[in-house]
Amino acid sequence: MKSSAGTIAEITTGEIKQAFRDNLHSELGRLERFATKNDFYLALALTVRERVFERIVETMDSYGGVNARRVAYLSAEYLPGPHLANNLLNLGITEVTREALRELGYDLDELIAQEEEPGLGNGGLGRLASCFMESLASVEVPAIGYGIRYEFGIFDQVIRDGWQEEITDKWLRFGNPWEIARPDIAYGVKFGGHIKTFSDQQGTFRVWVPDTEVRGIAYDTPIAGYRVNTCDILRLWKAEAVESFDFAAFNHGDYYRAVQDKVVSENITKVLYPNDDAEAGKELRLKQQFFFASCSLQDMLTIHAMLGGTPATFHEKWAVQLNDTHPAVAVAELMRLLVDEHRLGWDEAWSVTRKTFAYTNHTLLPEALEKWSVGLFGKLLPRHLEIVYEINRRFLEEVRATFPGDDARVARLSLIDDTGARYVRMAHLACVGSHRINGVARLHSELLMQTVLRDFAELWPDKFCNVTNGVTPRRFVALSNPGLTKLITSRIGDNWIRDLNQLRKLEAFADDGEFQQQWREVKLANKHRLAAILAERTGIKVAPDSLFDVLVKRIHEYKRQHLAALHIITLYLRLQRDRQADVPARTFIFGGKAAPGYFMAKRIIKLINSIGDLVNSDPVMRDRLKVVYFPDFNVTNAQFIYPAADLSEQISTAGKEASGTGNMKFALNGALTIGTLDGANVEIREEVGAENFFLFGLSAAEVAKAKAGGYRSRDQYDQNPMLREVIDFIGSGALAGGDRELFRPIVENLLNDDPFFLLADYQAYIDAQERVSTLWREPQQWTRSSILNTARMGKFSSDRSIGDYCERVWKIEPTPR
Ligand code: NBG
Repeated sequence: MKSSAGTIAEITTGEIKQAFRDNLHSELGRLERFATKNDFYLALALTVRERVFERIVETMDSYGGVNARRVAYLSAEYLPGPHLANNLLNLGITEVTREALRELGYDLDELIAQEEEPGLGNGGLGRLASCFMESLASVEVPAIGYGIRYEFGIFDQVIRDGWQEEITDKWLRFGNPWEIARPDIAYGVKFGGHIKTFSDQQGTFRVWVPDTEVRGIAYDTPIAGYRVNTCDILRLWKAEAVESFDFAAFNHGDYYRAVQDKVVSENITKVLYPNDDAEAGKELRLKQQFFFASCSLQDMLTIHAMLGGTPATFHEKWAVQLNDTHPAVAVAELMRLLVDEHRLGWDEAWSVTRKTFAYTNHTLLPEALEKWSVGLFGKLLPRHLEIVYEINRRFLEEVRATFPGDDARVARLSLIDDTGARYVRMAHLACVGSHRINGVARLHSELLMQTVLRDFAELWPDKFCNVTNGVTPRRFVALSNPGLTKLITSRIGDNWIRDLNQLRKLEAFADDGEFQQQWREVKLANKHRLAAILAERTGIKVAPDSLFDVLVKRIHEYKRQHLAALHIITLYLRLQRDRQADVPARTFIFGGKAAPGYFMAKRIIKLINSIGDLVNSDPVMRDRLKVVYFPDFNVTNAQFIYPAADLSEQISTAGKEASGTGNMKFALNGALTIGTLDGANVEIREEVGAENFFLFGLSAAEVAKAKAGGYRSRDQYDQNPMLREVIDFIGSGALAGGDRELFRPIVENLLNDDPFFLLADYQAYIDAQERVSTLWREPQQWTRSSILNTARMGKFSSDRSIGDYCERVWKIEPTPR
C-alpha cells in the first residue's frame, strides 16, 4: 500500500470562517447573535467533519478497492474521547482553525471544552479499541470498527458524602455532529422461535423460524489518521423496530400494544452494561452481543458481494478480530449465514469461518470469563445453539483422536460446561472458531497458555501469540500534553508523533541541565492546570510543587486501590507520631468508577474519601499530605491527569491485570511507575530500565505459590506492628465518626481472606514508597529518570501493536513508516 502522508491539502482561515458561518446558518439555522456556545461548537464540528469525510472518499480510492484485505474490529465497547481536538490535530489544522476563530471573536479551547465524549465503554478494553482505530487509520490499514451505539453510555459519576452516585449519561441530548446515520445500511436481526427441517433437490436443511425481528441501522463516525489522507470508519448499530407499528394491534384499537414492540426493540441498544467484568446471565446483554455481531457480519458479506466476492472467499477479504468474547457469538452466526443462507457445505463454511476470525483475550479472572446458560442461549438463538452443538461434536471428535481416552480433557475443552447447570463457554467458542488467539501483554499471554486456555494451548500451540497493548501518542501526548510536545519537538523534531521509537533521541538530553529545567517547568505547568481543575471540582486546594501520586482506573479489588489507602494511613500515623518526620509533601490523586453493584469497590471509594476528609482537615498534615478523589474519571478528564503525574500507581496483584494501558500513558508523559510485575508493567520496566521503575511485591508465580501453600493474611498482621496499627485504625471507626461498622467489610476481608494479597505486599510497598521519597528529594535524579521514561516508551505506541496484529494475526502489510 502506498502511503498518502504529506499530501494533506492546505486550508486557509478564510475557508474555515466561511464554512463555519455557512454551517451555523444553513445547518443549524442560527444567527450569530442568538447562538449559544454549543451552536458554535456544532458549527465548528460540522466544518471539521466535512474535511474528515472528504478523506473517507479518498480512502476508498487509495485502498486499492477490491483487492485489499480489510480488518473488521468487533468490539462491544469504544471510548473514543472527544473528537474535535483530535480531528484538528490529525488533519493538521489546529492552528489555522484557532486563528480563524480568533478573527471571528471566539476561543477554540472554549469550543473544544463544549464537547461531551461518547462513553460507550467501561475502561481499558473500550479505550484500547479506540486507540486501535486511530492507529489503524494512521498506519493506513483499511478497517471498520463495528460496535453498538448505546443511547446511554457509562454513567457519570458524582461523589456525594464520599460515596459514588451514578447519573445517566445522556450524551446524545444536544446531538452528535460526528456521526451520520445511514438508514440505507440496515439489517434484520432475528430472535427466538424454533427450527424446522426443510427439503428440496439440494438436500435437507434446517430452517430457523424466529418469533421476533429487529432492525439494526448503521451510524458512521469517521476516524482520521494522523497527517495522512486515510480515514477509517467506526460503524455503530442502533436497534429499531422493523415496523414502528403493529398494524394488526393498531387496527384493533390497541394503540399501546402496537407501540410496545417498538419500545422493546429499541431497548437492545439503550444502555451499556456498566461492568468491566462479565455480567452474569443478563438476557439483554446476550441480545446486544448477537445483535451487533449479526449486523456486522451481514454488512461485511454485503460489502464483499458488492466488490464481487463470493461467500467462499469471505476470509480472503475480511480479517475479523474478536475483542474479547463479547462478540464471540459471531462464530456461530457466520456459520449460520454461510450454511443456512448462502448454502455452503459445513466443511467449507467452517474453513472460511476459522480463517476469518481471530480472538483477543483480555482477562484471566475466572469470574470474568463469559458463559451463557444453555437454556437462555437456546431460547434466544435456537439455531445457533444447534450450530454450537455441531461445532462442539466435531471438535470433541478431534480432541478424542488426539488424546484417546482422556475424558477429563474432553470435558474441560468442551464448548458446553456440563459440570452442573449447563453453560455455553464463549471463550471456547472463540478459540475453536479462530485461527489465532492472543493475550495483551507478554506475561498475560504466557499465563493464558498456562492457566485458563491451557488445554487449548496444548492442543494448538501454534494458534497462540502475544500482542502487547499500546496507546496512541496523538491523543495521549500531542493533544493532552502540548507543553511536553513542544519541548520534545524543539529537540528532536516532530516525527516521534508518527514513529514513537524516535523518542529514544531524548536520551541524549537526560543529563542536560537546561533541558531538565525545561522538563520540570512543563510538568509543573501541567500540575498547576490539574490543581485548578481539582479546586474547581472538589473544592480541595493542592500544592503543585508536591509530589503528585496518582492512581486512576476502574475500582476493583485486584487493582488494589485499598493498598494505596494503607500507605496513606501509614504516612498519616507516622506524621501524627512525629511531626518532624521527613515526609516529602505528597498529593494523592484517585479517580475511577465502580460498577454500581460492586459492594466492595464502592466501599473502597468511601474509604479513600474518608481518609481524605481526615487528612485534608488536619492542621498537622497541612500541605504535607492531601488526598483528592477526582470525580467522573473519563477520557476527557484523563487528558488532564496523565500529564500532571509524577508517580504512576500500577499496583495490582501480580497475575491479575492482563496488561493495563494507563501505565503506558503515565510513563509516556514522564511519570515514574511504582508497580508490581504484572501485565505490561513487566515490559515497561524492561524498556525504561529497572533503575527508573519502583518495583515491589510478589511475582505472579509467588502469588500462585502462596495461594497453594495456604496463605494466611493474619500472620502478616500479627507479625508487622505498623500494618497492625494501620488495619486497627481503619477498624477503629476513626475514619467514620466513630462508626466501627462502615469499614468492617474491608477489614474482615483483609484479615480473613485477603484474596488479592494486600497484606503480603504491604511492607514491600511501603519500602518502595520510601525509595520514591528518597529519589524525589533529588530533583535532578528524578528528572533524569522522568526523561528516560518518556524516551524509552516508544514500544508502547498502538501503531506498534497494530503492526504486530498485521504481521502475526491478520497477514496484512501496513504502510511502511
Ligand atoms: C482489560 C484488562 C486490562 C487491559 C485491557 C485492554 C477487560 C476484560 N480487560 O488489563 O483488565 O489493559 O483489557 O486489553 O476489560
